[in-house]
Amino acid sequence: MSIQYSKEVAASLKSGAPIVALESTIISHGLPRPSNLAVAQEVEDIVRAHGATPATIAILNGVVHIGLESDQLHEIANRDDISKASIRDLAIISASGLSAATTVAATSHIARLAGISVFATGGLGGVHRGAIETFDESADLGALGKLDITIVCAGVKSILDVGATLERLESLSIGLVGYQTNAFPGFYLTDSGFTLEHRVDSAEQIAAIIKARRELKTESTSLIVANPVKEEMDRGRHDAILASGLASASAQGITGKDVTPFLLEHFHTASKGESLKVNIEIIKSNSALAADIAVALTK
Ligand code: PSU
Ligand code: MN
Repeated sequence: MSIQYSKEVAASLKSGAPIVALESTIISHGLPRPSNLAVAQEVEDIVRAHGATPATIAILNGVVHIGLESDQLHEIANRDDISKASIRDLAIISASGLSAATTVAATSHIARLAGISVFATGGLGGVHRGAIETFDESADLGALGKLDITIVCAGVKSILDVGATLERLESLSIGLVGYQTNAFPGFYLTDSGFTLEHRVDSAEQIAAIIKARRELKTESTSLIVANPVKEEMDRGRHDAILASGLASASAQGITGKDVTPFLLEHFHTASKGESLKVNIEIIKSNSALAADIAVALTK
């Protein structure tokens, strides 16, 4: 088993320069080819343009990578044998010499191993609709309930039971602030219909909160920075596609870790690319904000 750092991540860790962790499931399972590779590269460039170093995390042939070189990013985007790894899968995949993309949960875990504390993603996993019967709750929540990471996202995916997810975030003592908003974002939608208690308006304000968390020792769980997408999907179309997606997932017996990729793919196909465009905007804007926070933390 081994852990390998990309050249730029190794250099930044050594000099204490700001770093932003990026997940890879979004590349392998969340976005269609060929835009997935282009987006992954663009997101890394956005992080660099904002003064931080991107650390995209994944496992290739048993090696845990913290930061990917460009050929490795290409492999994650294009190989057919990349599975989706949560925390429980990491050691199994690694010891077996296999390859996998990491979810929010697994990426957070590895980022903390490396001492990286700021992370950008699209939308968090959470409590699925119908969880009262299926028990389907993303391992993202459990991970954020015990890891000190600041994660920038556009709320939780709108395919979920948003109200139940917010209740779980509270139970798990996970911090939650809206970035320039009082409304909890709904991933493809700027407003999920739920109000947020706390709002912040700058990266500096978020850095101050992270420092206060350390002083008050409330940093044993994560801080979620909910950053709404500027141009949301058409709401009527969103709701119709969600309904047809949930119906076909249940008709086809899709369960477990396949549910989220299935629904995202359904959205991208049924909306003829509208949701894809929004999803890409979400990831870009979250990466820029995460980089600003990482930079502000070094000041
Ligand atoms: N956000 C996106 N696209 C994605 C995901 C998040 O915009 O593909 C991924 C993340 O890796 C997240 C995972 O951790 O979906 C959640 O999967 P599940 O619901 O199976 O826990
Ligand atoms: Mn699940």
